[in-house]
Amino acid sequence: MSTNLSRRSFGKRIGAAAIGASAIPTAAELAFAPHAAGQGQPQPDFYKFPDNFRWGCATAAYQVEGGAKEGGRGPSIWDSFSHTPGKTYKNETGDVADDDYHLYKEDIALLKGLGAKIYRFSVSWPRIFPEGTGKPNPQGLDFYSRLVDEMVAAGIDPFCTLFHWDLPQALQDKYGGWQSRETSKAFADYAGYVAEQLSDRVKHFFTINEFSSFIDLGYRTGVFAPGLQLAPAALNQTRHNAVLAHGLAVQAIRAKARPGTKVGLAENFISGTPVFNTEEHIKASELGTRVLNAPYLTVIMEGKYMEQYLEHEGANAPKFTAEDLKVISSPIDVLGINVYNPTYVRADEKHGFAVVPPPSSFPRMASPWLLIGPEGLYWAARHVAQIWGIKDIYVTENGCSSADVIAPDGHVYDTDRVMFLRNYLINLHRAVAEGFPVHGYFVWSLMDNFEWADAYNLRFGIYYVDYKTEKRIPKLSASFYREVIRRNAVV
Ligand code: GBH
Repeated sequence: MSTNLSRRSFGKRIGAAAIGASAIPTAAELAFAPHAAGQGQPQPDFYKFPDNFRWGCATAAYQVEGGAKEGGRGPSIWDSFSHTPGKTYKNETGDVADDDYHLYKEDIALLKGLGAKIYRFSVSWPRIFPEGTGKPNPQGLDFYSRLVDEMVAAGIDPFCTLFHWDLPQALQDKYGGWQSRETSKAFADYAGYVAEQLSDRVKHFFTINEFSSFIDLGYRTGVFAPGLQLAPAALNQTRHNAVLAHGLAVQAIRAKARPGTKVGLAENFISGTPVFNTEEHIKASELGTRVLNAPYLTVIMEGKYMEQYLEHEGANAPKFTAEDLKVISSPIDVLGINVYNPTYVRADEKHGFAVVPPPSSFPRMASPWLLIGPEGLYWAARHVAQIWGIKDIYVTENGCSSADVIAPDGHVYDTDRVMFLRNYLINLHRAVAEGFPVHGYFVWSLMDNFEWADAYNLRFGIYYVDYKTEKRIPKLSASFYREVIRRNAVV
């Protein structure tokens, strides 16, 4: 190996390679060749984030807690659903999951070890109100109070999601869940109560996580709890009740929480990624983003259902009042964006935009839906800032599944996850560098967990969980992320 290759002979060899001669330099020769000043040298400030940028991890109650029957918790629709044969991978349930209900101190210690300064967790509604409404269960609140104390002691700022899909079964039985606005009202009461109790230590609340996931999959395709397949009119009304619940909860939180508490939602909105960066496709991606999210984020931000949506749904459009729209669009302080797979959009003469379906060869991660589109993160942040003027953005979820295995040496070398995260983070950096107000980032997820219908078949953690022993094993991606946090830069 010629580590002392001179610049002249290096140039000659490159030249020879270029004209098709056989002397192509080896990778090692290239790596050790002397470069122009600085070239190829580590750049400590490359992809460096602002000093006040905050890094963390996210989880959700039903996916990590377990303790399904402990502490006076009532059943949720995910208990019923996962206990119904044929609904989840190998009929697995969240009864035990990561047992974070008992191991939460250990899990907060993992976060501290990573250097995380923020943690996004969710509260299980049926722990607080086992029947959905009525008298709060003090043991339920106590669990979250201890969890929050543990975070604060570790120097970690808690970000609380109030609904990450585990609706109290009682409300499903009584009202058909989100099919009734009684559930929307019950949610506001629950949200106000939790905010009142925890806002001495929790400064950020997200009302609802990902409308389309629990509504469209729960009430249209039925692959998520409660497993229903509603007709279009009932579905649209259910969607409406869900955004109404968000608005009512924003108002309840403002009424009950300490002054200064920040309120928002966390949405996996369909962010149009322009097929390439020209003015016409960028414009199309902005229109596409508004239209594709018409029943959810768009009405929340604009206080109006778009004409395109109402016309498209016709007689099946939701029924609503002007007062509903006011409630739904109650001003928010912060927006959480959950970013995974891109949706490519192009300009279209007739409709202004068109979604471009991905070819079957499009690269994806272990989940079939998880197409890899790192620039989607840049566009998601830019769109919410430019379209709706959002001034405080957090990436509340970003991450991926990988076919993780423990190598003979005991390590988990998830190089594909590191590749995925690095590329998305470079695009996050671009968004921040261009001045879009993204103030923090949460990896999904701290550790492998109950991946809904895919149960324990798909792993999203940067910590591997051995479900037999509940041991957490750091993957290569955990080392990567620790280093990102330590240097506040992409590595
Ligand atoms: C997030 O959803 C969730 O908030 C989180 O709980 C979850 O663990 C994480 O992502 C990873 O999935 O089964 O083909 O019908 C991300 C958005 C929407 C992606 C639903 C998967 C199901 C596709 N998800 N989608 S399919």
